[in-house]
Parts: sequence; structure tokens; C-alpha cells
Amino acid sequence: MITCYIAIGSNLSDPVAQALDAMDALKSLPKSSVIQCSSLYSSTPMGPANQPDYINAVVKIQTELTPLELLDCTQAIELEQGRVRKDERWGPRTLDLDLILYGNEVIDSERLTVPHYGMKEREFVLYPLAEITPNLQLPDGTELTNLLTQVDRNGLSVWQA
Ligand code: PH2
Ligand code: MG
Ligand code: MG
Repeated sequence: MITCYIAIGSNLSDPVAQALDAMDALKSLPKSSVIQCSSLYSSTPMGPANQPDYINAVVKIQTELTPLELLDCTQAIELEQGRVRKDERWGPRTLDLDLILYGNEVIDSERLTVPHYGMKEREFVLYPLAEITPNLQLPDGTELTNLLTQVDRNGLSVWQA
């Protein structure tokens, strides 16, 4: 069993429902179990400013799936929830599921880069991650608590209706 973290992001088509549906879908992953889900967070868009705020969250799972099997499953969930791939970098999306950590593994393949290349700079990944695993250390030895001192919340807040 490997412990993994998946980051959820959505800013189209009822993002709160998208994120909650994604959590439910992750609970049905084969050979896996969800250990914990962070709160939902509202975040300022990174990238083009003319897009809605995002809902973000992080889910901790244990799995016997390989990284690429897990990627296939999360991409299938993205498609089931209406994801349409566009060319615009960092543009709006109904659902984005990013495999940010897979145990302590470092993966650099054509389809997958783990740890996620942007996670150390993104408040909407780091703070939800810290909510569920405050003492986490990245594969390169970086302490999550250390990253939090360097990355501003940038308007990130726990979502409430
Ligand atoms: N995801 C992006 C681009 N910009 N901004 C926020 N706040 N949250 C995201 O999840 C996000 C983003 C591309 O994956
Ligand atoms: Mg992403
Ligand atoms: Mg993605």
C-alpha cells in the first residue's frame, strides 16, 4: 500500500458539487481507500484573471494502483465530470485531479511528473495538504511547514455556503 495525495480543482459548472462528486468518485477507486479529505477551499485563480474563483481540496488515499493506473482512473473521473481539454494554459475547468504525491517516489515520465511540478508554490495545494497532514515531508526532504512560511494564502479561505 502506498499513500498518495490527489489535489482537486474546479471553477466551472458548480465547483462545490464538482469537488464533492470527485471525492465520492475517489472513494470508488479500485484497490484503494480514501483516508482523509481536506475542507473545500475557495481560491483566487492562478493564471488568466478573467475566470471564476476556484474550489480546491486535497484527498489522501492509500492504494495498490501503480502511478499510471491511478492517472488513468483520475483522468477517467475528469472526463466523466465533463472535462473538455482546451489549449489555454491555466484556463477554467470543470474538474482537475492532480496526483501530487505518490509515496516518496519521484516520477518523471512523459505522462506524469510526481511530485507535481507546481505544488511547492501553490497555496491552494499546500494549505489543504497541511490541513490533513501537517508534518509531511516531500521526497526531496523539504518540510511542508517550511513551504507554508514562504507561500502567502493569497485570499485562500475555507469555503462556506
Ligand atoms: N488550477 C490551474 C490553474 N489555476 N488556480 C487555482 N486557484 N486553483 C487551481 O486548482 C488552478 C488554478 C490549472 O490546473
Ligand atoms: Mg492542475
Ligand atoms: Mg491536471
